[in-house]
Amino acid sequence: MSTKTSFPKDFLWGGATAANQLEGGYDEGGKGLSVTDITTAGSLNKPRMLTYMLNGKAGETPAMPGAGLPKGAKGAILPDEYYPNHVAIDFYHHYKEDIKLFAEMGFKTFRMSIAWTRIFPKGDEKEPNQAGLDFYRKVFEELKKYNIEPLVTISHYEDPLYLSEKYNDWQDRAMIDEYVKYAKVLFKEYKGLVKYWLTFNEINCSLLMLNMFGQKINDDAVYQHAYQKLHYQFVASARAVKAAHEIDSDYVVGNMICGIVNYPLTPDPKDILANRYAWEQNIFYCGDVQALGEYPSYSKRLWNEHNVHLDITDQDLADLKAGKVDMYTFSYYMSNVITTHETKDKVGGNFAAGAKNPYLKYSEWGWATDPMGLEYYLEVMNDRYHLPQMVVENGLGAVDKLTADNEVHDDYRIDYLKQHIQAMKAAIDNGVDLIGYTTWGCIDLVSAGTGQMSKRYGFIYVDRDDEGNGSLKRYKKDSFYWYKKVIASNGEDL
Ligand code: BGP
Repeated sequence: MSTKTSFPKDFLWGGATAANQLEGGYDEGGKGLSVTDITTAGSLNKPRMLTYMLNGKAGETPAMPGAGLPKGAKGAILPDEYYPNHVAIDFYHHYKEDIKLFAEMGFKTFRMSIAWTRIFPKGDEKEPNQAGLDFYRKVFEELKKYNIEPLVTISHYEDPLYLSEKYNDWQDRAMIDEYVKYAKVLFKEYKGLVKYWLTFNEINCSLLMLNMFGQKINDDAVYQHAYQKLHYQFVASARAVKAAHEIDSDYVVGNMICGIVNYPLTPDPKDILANRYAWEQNIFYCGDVQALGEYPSYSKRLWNEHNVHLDITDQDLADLKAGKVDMYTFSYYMSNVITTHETKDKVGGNFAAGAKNPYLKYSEWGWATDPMGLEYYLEVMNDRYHLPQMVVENGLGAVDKLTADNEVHDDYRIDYLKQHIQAMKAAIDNGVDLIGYTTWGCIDLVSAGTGQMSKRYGFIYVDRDDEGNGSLKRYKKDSFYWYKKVIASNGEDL
């Protein structure tokens, strides 16, 4: 008898998005400003978060030339008066059309986030904004019409600007109460419509950013800020998980980690140890707290290294224990190579920065394509946490060309996704409990790292360019028909 199992029959195939990169309508329906609404195309989102950490307050984004941009592109690619997230792809007005297209591909699930500022425009209001609640209810009902299960991120890089400035980017435990208040409103409001929730998108980005662009930040105050912010977010997440289970015992709540596989460059024991430390700081630290419910022993080393002293109460520690996540979910785009040696071949993409891997190919934006790394990651996490897993982001950012016949021949994207699906299959055959896969940016949307529209991930092309021109019309790419076939055959016909 074959021991091959492959994809379970109720596997959740789908796509992933985030409100600020998708919706537009940034000032409609009573919505307040989020931190991404003040991000211009020339000042990248992630460096803006870094600014908070470096300066301890919102401010001008420092120049990060070349960050996440294709070779040859300049740091600030667009004028500062243009805000790509304000209109994005206008899902706010196109959601019915878009969901219909997702249904045509056979989606079983759709990952989206709720803009906190649609529900609490400033963040500290006592009562939620009814128009915001109504909007998401309509979206969920539309999804349900096609039997598509919503997978909802509660916070995806879109904190209310007001709260963020008032509490200095999570430097005050008052943020915990604001977040839990917001999450509870969602859990009560959408009971029966939503089953799967994620508390914070890529929660470990605060730590990954400390090493972004290949330059380790050596300022203890920055580490203090990052670890304290994370502690409050861990407690907020755990209290939300507990509240979710109390409100509806069917709710399944996950964490969300930016999953990067780290390899040592050489067998030099120094590299092996540095690689282990990179896993601990960048990947395991957040996963361990959220999935195991307590700080791992190596936390002491991480804190001591940078003189970090955290505000942690006994109640916080009890909350962490009581709010362990039900599933481990992560984004996966690339692997990274760690070394203590000087190397000329440095590369960086998204949150990864390290030595170049001669065995891998890199995307136009310098992201290493490594499907085998996905199998490796899934198996490591399976052994560590014994939890169901979902890959909630994966995909290839590329410049697509719309032909005169309104077609997009994105065989490169099909090839990328095919290899990652094969890797997931291998992991399942090796015992991983994988329950879902949502490719990033299933419909073209604004890139988080660059603010560009031209860095596209979708199965559906959206006519909009980097300056905000275009009809916003939707066109099916070749990958649209391919993914439909993949879902229909439950991952057999690749
Ligand atoms: C992840 C974010 C997403 C998404 C993705 C692709 O880090 O969770 O929001 O944007 O990366 O990144 P980019 O848009 O920079 O290509």
